Amino acid sequence: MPKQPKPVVVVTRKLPDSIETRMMELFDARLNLADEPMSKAQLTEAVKIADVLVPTVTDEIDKGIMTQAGPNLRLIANFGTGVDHIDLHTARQRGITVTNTPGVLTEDTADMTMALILAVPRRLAEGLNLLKTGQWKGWGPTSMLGHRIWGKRLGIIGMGRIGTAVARRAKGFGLSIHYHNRRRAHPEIEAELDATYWESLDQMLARMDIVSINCPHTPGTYHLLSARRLKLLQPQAYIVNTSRGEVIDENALTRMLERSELAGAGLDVFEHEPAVNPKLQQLENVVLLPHMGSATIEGRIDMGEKVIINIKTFADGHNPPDRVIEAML
Ligand code: 8YV
Repeated sequence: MPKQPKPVVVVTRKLPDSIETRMMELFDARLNLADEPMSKAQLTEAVKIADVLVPTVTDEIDKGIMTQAGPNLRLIANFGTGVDHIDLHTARQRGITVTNTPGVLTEDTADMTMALILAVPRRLAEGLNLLKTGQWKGWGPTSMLGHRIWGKRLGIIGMGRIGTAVARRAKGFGLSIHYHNRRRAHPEIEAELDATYWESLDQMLARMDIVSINCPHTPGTYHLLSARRLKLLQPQAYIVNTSRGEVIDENALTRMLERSELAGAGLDVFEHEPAVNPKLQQLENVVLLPHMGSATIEGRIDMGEKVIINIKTFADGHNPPDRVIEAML
């Protein structure tokens, strides 16, 4: 039987070596060894020649790009779980399948969320800064006082895989678990976490000590934490975001933090990455991280393996396991 030609797979960013090597073996892979994010022109060229495109969160695959795609582009196998940078509607109209990499970055992202939940009220970054800048004058009974974690209320927005993994960790730190989600969690999960469900996000926000954003960014969650909703939070509340910057109105949040209308924020994601509101960078009561919630080598390899499985099953004529259905969002 004649061998099928290998699919042309364009990978937009540098991936772990082991993943790139396997892609070279299995596919006609075009790698981006320079690891510069592709320009619009480069992405347009890529979709013209590719059978499969492997983008990441740094590539905006919008309608403009998608409508330039050649007839061979049948699969966008995203390296990452969030697909808000891909115009799913146009993809569906053009019969292009979109897959992602769910599940394999859950625990890493939950770890980073927990780290921020601890770091902001306990002033970890400020303490580090004192030491690094040689300003520490020694221990004092009233110096560097933060706020206790144990016994406080955590409100999780988005009780999917990551939200649930955060709740499991938080419970161990003595936080009581509250959540808001489109659908109520399974009674077994609620029982395990001793979690309180809030159908009304507004009601929950007004009562929490710490709020963690763990929902995806979709048209429905854009600025879910709007200026109005942020005002519902208590002034002693903290907010943590490891999901997508767009879920919070970053300017409104910055204004409130500046005026001490909120106690602090731990942010791993920003509305206009890699740009960060410069006023946010000046504040002491924030811990800012460069979108590294899932950044472990193990996680990146697992994500790459998922991308490979999605491409391979698709190329072999089967439904890839991690298809993103527009209606799911
Ligand atoms: C990834 C993420 O690093 O998977 C996601 O949705 O936000 C990140 O943790 C990134 O998206 C890779 O494309």
